[in-house]
Amino acid sequence: MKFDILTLFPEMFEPVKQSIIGRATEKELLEINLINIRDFSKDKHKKVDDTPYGGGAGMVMMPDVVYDAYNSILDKEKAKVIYLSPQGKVLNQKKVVEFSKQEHIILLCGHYEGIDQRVLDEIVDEEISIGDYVLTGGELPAMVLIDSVSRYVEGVLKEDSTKEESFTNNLLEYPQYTRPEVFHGKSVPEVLLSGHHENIKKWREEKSIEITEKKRPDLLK
Ligand code: 4HQ
Repeated sequence: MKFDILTLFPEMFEPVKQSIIGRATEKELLEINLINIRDFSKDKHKKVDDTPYGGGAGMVMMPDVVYDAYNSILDKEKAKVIYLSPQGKVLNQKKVVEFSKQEHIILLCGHYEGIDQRVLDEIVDEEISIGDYVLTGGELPAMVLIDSVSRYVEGVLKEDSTKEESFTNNLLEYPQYTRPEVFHGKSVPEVLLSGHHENIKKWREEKSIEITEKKRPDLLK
């Protein structure tokens, strides 16, 4: 699966070069390309933004620069273009699974007060938000989307945990324990040491329901 990221801050994407996503990129299960929008400025000062028509605070990213950056992407005909914005539909696990079926995703990251509406109308297929709060740019949301979607790409996870986890069944996960058997006087629940797989499964299901009722009753709806 291929991600092309249009951003003014390509250096912000170091985190997706680490750990599971970094390894998947090395194994060529994922391809993550960074396109610096500033490289497409026509201005000798590399200007990419200007003051908003009608006045107001901040700066707006210019449509021609954003368009030329987008247009530099080859084989974009089948790609889905996603603009990260608080005006979008809020990302959830259902959307994550849906995006993971795409072969090619282009992520457009705005900074400052956003991007000229005319280029958004022309190139964006879908607007996505990662939650109802305001960030300084779309870069962190783009990384959240890449991380959550990549887990569903075949081979990215060593052991595929996506079938059993939270949100697949609208339940939160049961508690986990590892060695030592006693920590600060607290023992690991007896059933987990029993080796009785049927009982362990039942205990974990009960715990999942109990925790969901207590912490996120809205999920049970
Ligand atoms: N921003 N979910 C403003 C966000 C955001 C979010 C990104 C701030 C876009 C122009 N994006 N820029 N929440 O707050 O996706």
